[in-house]
Formats: sequence, C-alpha cells, structure tokens
Amino acid sequence: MWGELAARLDLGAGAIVGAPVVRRRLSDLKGCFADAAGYEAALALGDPLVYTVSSVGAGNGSGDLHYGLGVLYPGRVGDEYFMTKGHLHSRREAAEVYIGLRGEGRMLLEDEATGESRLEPLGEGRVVYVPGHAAHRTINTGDVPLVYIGVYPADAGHDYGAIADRNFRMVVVRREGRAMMVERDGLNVH
Ligand code: S6P
Ligand code: ZN
Repeated sequence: MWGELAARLDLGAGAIVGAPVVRRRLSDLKGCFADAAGYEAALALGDPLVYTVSSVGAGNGSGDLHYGLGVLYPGRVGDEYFMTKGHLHSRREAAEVYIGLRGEGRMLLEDEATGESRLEPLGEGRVVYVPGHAAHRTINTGDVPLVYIGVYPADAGHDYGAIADRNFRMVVVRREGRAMMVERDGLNVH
C-alpha cells in the first residue's frame, strides 16, 4: 500500500510542508572556509543561519528515491560565498539531480578519484547532474536565497567525513564582482 505520494513546496517559507528540516548555522561550517581567520571573525559577530534542508523519503526500497528542498542564504566570509558543507554519497556510485527554483548560485563538483573540479551554474531554471563519486557543494553567489531541489537514490547516504578531512581542492570567491573558482592551495587570504 502506498503512503503519501504528493507534497507541497512552500517557497515563501523555504520548506516542504510537513517535512523534517535540518538547519545549518555558520558554526556548523567549521573548516569549510579557506579564510579561517575571517570565519572566526564572522562568528564573533553572530551565528547566522546559512541553509536549511527539508527532506522527503517516501520509500526506502532498492530503486526508491528521496528528495530535499535546500534554501541557501546569501552571505560571505571574506571573499567566499556562503556554501553547504558538501558531501559524497556513502554509496559512491549514487548520482543526484539538482533543480534550481530560485536565486543564483553554483554547484562545485569534485571527482573523488581524479580530483577533477567543475563549477556549474545552479539557480532559477538551471539543472545540474551530479555523477556518482562526485563530492558536491552548493554556493550562493547572489543576493537572495538560492532555492533548489535535489533528487537522489534512497540508499545514497551522506558521507561528510571525507570532505571534512581534506576539504574541496577549489574555493569559490568573489573577484571583481563575479564568482570564480580558485585553488585552495596558494589562495592568498587577507
Ligand atoms: C542530498 C543533497 C542535498 C544536500 C543539501 C545540503 O544528497 O545533496 O539535499 O543535502 O544541499 O548540503 P549538505 O552537504 O549539508 O548535505
Ligand atoms: Zn547529495
């Protein structure tokens, strides 16, 4: 017997109605920003909400899908835009589709095996396919909340540890008013 199959997005509230919500504040993003001093300075001023994710998992069988609505707020630590923690899927071959609903941002992808990095546009009217074995992190490069849906296999799982240990090789910063991807090593933070 099927359970609930339909859901309603409340884009004003930034949530899937009735779904559980995870809230991540700046203090939850320790180690994500290349500018560690800038991060501590920002935290000393307060601990803003950086993003929320409300998720729906209607089934947990092999072949089932889960999805989540992400709302990533605008902001920066130094030159670095607000971002999600980023993760690999525990089942590494599990892919994901991101569908941008509002705002303007980027998806940072990094192949776990080769280190190949890509920065793809993610925002209103944009779709990004996240292949298996790719660490992925969303970044808000605009002035309004970035709202998107991610659809992934029910058994994908989240592995935050690998990224927390070594972080992404690339960092997305604002330079001359636009977003660009630069190498973390050799990034001059001032
Ligand atoms: C889940 C999917 C998204 C993220 C969300 C928050 O596979 O990729 O729903 O959970 O963008 O990012 P993170 O890295 O904190 O899970
Ligand atoms: Zn994912």
